[in-house]
Amino acid sequence: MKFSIQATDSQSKARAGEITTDHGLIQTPIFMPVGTAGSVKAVHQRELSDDVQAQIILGNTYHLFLRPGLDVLHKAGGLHQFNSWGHPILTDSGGYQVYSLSGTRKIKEAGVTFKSHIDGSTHVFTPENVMDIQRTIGADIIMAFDECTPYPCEFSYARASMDMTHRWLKRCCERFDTTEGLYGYTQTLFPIVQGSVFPELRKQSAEKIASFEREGNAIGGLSVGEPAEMMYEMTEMVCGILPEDKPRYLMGVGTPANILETIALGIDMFDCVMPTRNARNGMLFTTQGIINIKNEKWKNDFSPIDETLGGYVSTTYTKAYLRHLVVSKEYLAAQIASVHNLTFYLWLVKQAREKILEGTFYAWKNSMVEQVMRRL
Ligand code: PRF
Repeated sequence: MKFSIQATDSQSKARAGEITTDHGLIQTPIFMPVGTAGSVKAVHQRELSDDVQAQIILGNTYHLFLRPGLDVLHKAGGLHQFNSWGHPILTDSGGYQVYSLSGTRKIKEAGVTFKSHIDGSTHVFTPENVMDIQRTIGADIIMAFDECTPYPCEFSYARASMDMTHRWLKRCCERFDTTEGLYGYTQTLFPIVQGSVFPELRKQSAEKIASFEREGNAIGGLSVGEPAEMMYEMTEMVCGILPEDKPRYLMGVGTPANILETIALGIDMFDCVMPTRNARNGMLFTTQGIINIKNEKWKNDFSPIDETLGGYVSTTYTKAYLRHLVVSKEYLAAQIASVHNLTFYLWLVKQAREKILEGTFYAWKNSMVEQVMRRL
């Protein structure tokens, strides 16, 4: 993996860069659609690449390990072969899903014992086997095994958890560095900063993570219910410590406003279920603001979903038609809404990139935050 920076904004910490992987180029800042179980819900791969213009998608170790399982993924030749997505993939380590999805779990120094949300079977994730599992899945970028602390969280718990995440990182690196990819291309490991919302812990964690000198770094443990201002404060502080010349990934973030504000703080990569999950509930993000398409207000609105955005789905189908599909519980509703919302998210980060290259990012960002967060 290679990372180069084309431009940095003079009025903020925003940068426009390029990540090169063996599965192709990623232009940053970038949003990664979430493809939990090897599919971005309701969106097929040709739409993802051609309509949405996604450059990289995310998969989850936790889900893929439980189903279809490593045997199938290995026989398929890895996830890219299995799901026919030829572009880059990043997998999250399970260090978050294990806490949010599995009912019963026991966290120990050795690893985490958890029960499958599918059939209740018991499994163990350790820093070592999570590296092995992600080798078998075969994503281009893989994540270290961490613990994402909840919010709020006691200082003493956050500190102990962070220290364990750091020890786990050492074990992840040792396993990762003594193994090889199974499918003939290179994989890259990103470590994850934790430390909850405590400045002192965030500082310690960022310094520790930076000292591992990996090719990219992630920030976890944020966007878990804390006020946005707190998330920005932590992000700003951590970005000030993580190396400038490596990509920074803010995990699980966020709203369009969150993304724009943290691009300004120096973040390069994002993922979030919001555009796809909210699409399935009838919430649309547009260049003019946020729409609840179920609202009576759109019943006779025969204007395209979002003309400014471009893209086939957003300019072809009308609000009235999409509302009808949603009200009628048609499968196509989820498909159109998901493609639209992802098209918007990818448009937003592409615009940000262009504005950074042009030198007009800061003022654009401030007006855009207002515009896209309006409720229509
Ligand atoms: N750790 C991991 N994945 C994550 C997070 C984290 O802290 C978050 C937090 N927003 C989202 N996804 N491994």
